[in-house]
Amino acid sequence: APSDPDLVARAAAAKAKLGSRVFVLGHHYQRDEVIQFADVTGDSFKLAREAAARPDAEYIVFCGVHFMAESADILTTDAQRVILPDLAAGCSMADMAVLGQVEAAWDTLTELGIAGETVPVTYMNSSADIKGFVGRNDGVVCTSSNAKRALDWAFEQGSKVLFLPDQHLGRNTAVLEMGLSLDDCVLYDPHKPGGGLTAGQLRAAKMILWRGHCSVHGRFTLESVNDVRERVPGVNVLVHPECRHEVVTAADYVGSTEYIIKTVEAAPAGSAWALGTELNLVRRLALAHPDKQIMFLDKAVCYCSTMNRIDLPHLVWTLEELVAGRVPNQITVDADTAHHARVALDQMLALPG
Ligand code: CIZ
Ligand code: SF4
Repeated sequence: APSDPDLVARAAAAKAKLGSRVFVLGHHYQRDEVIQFADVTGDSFKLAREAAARPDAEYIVFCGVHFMAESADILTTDAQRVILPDLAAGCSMADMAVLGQVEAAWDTLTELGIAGETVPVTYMNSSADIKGFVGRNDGVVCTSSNAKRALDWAFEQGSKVLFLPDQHLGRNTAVLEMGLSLDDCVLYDPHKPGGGLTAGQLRAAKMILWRGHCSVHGRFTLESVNDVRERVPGVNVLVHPECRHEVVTAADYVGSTEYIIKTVEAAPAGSAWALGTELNLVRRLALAHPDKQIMFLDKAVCYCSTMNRIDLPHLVWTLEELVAGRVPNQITVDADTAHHARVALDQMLALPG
């Protein structure tokens, strides 16, 4: 639907009043009505770095989800304030790994005498608490673009990895990119004592995968891949590594959000692409490339519901509050957590390759 012209005018006016004091970040999965006001668009990691590269912007309005705003707060200066236009914009995947649960898992590994050889690796899509835990325990953060490099590094430090919180990214990277087998991986369920695993299973595993997943990417099935191949002969299936293992295995291409965008941009006119990623992004790519046939991999619509909580009314409210001299919905990470999370993020930036 086109955005309400009154709200568009209010957002534009408030943004103009704030000038360079405000910098608006728009994640690729945001609605069009929000993206039109973004100073820069990107995936979570690119956006956090863009915020850090603008130390003059007092207010960073992060149109994305909570863990992304936390990462921006960690990477920006103390004077900069990071704002999330709706505090209810969380991430169901990040919420699947809570610090107390991860500490309990680590205690289990410690009791078994295998914590010392285990390197914790967390996906960017996790809370600052989890990144802090990983930094305290000599691990590393990864994104979907550098997961293989992060795991290569981790397996030089130890013989096992505890991968948080996305089982699919962990499994897909280990099996499809590093030559590990499915039998090298075990699934740790935080809701079961000992993760629902025996001591023998934990001792034998190379990859201990946390039982977390993305509610958006995790919905694509092997059937959706087979269906689209039948409906659209010659279609290229391109999916995000947060998809299930059998979906990624059946796809033609797999990669991060930035990779998906670049691949579609470079594709020849007339080619057909079924994309296994968030629907706002797929729709925008289809509109931007009318010479290519770009479609959503599934028949059902599938937005990220928490990303979609950031809408134009919330953005207008946020900008108008800032104009009025108030700072709404500021996201702050405490200094100790931020320090350790930063260690794990810096370790990622230092990965060779
Ligand atoms: O699934 C997501 O939320 C992704 C890919 C986020 C990001 O930008 O890394
Ligand atoms: Fe979280 Fe998935 Fe939404 Fe990304 S798309 S914010 S991983 S629930």
